[in-house]
Amino acid sequence: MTKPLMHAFALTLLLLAGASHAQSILIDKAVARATVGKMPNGAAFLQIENKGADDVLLSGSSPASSKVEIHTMSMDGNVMKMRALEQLELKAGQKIDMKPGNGVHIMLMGLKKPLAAGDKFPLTLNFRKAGKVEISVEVAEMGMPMKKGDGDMHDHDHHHHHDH
Ligand SMILES: [Cu+2]
Repeated sequence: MTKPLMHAFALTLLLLAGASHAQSILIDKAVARATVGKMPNGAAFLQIENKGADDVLLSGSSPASSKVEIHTMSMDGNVMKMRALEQLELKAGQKIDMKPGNGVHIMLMGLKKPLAAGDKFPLTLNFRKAGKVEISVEVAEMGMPMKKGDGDMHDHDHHHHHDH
């Protein structure tokens, strides 16, 4: 997708977002971590608030990557483990605040190109009841530790924990 098209799309999303006050799922503060070098995967973090009845996040998709997965992260002793969730439950009134370094995040598997700070890309989330919700995710530098290895560790983790 060329840059001008990308911008036009982002604008459309903003207009749609403004007109969606009746929507039961509110998504805010969607941000993806800028990637460095040839990292194959990216991570995005969102605030999701369910203003409607119990719902379930089933899947996601984005033109930015070949696949979108819902991931969870936990400590097993001293080892950080990630795994893909089949779905993510959102009870009525529940708010999920995804934060780097803990718990749930949205994983962009197989990035088409590196995520550069300042860029935006569309992300579609598919909920059982609310249906498809399209948002625009902003890419930002997110305090990625500068020491070499951390980004790699994340990637390795993903390669090794995809046998669910
Ligand atoms: Cu992940």
